[in-house]
Amino acid sequence: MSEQPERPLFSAEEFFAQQPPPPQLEEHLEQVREFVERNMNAGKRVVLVTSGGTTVPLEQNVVRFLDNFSAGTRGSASAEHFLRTGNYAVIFLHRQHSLQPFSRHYSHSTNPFLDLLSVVHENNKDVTPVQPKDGFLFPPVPAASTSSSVAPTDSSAQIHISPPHLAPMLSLLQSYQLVKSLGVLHSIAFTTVDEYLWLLRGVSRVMSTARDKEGNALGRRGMYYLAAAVSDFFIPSQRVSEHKIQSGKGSLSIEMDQVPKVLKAMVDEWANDGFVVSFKLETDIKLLIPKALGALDRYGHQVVIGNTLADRKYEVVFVERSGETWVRIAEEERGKVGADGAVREIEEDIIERLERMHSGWIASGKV
Ligand code: PAZ
Repeated sequence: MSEQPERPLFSAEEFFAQQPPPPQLEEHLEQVREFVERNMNAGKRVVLVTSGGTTVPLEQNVVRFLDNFSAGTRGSASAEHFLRTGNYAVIFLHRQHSLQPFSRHYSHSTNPFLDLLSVVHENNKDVTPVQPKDGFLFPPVPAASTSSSVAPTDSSAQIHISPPHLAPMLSLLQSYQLVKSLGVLHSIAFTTVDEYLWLLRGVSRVMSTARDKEGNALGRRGMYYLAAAVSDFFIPSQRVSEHKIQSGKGSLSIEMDQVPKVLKAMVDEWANDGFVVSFKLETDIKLLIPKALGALDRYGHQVVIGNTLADRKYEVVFVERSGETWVRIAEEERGKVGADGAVREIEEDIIERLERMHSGWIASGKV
């Protein structure tokens, strides 16, 4: 794809004036307001974590789309570490079906959940594979039901978790249940870049206008942690074909416009006094710091965290006006399981550092 700088650039206002909002935007924002105000009353800071990649559909009845690289690893791990601090309530704005806090540990590809379980019968405690029955290799899965009249197919069977997985799963489940009972995690899904931008603006505005019981704003206690991989280009809705683009006419040319740089609007208008953290992904490490400094200069926010595609799980650089700080997991520690049974994750170090920086930001705003 080649960039075409001669096309006029969309401002953020023009973008929102022309691109339709996602359905249920208002309901989402109402729920966010309730979440933010309840957590402010409980004395929490609130962080918006964005995660995963956005799509650009090529058709309105979408068969094909362009996608941005991101599995949601950074965002989901970070959301979990923010929650673990006990100081933050997290709004998790993520790409639909990408990794999520807690359940991410049992992704179908890295830790297939069903492989950790076995069926045990109470009578003999033997692990018993289901026998082929009535000509079927295995019976159909019964629908989940709340009715007590539906009997389980085998009432004496229990599901057991294989011993090495039991302790970590129990501990994770307890953390997850605690998070649910405290009501400190609120998730919202997006798919397209349009949905992402509408939700980003809406949630940021709600965070900056929410008030606690005493009428105080979230202000500096809000953080915006923008780890999503957002498309730089989009196709304005008027130019998106209604139906599937037909082949047979040879090659396909797609003309895309540049997505407005909303970070400026976010810092100046939407996020009030919040602490804004953006991410910069490059494949060429030489570009990382100059690009991050350029972003700080242009948008005026607090910190850019730079990472490269190849090493993003092991090293990042915090770029601030005062200088750069690399955060790394040493080579010998990579992939190692610690005393607590968990693999060392760079997000733990990122969040620890950010929490301290955020405290400094809050303190510096006090008169
Ligand atoms: O989700 P993931 O862990 O696979 O990737 C995370 C990331 C590289 C998308 C994120 O750290 C990042 O840099 N986000 C911003 C990307 C950008 O420059 O637009």
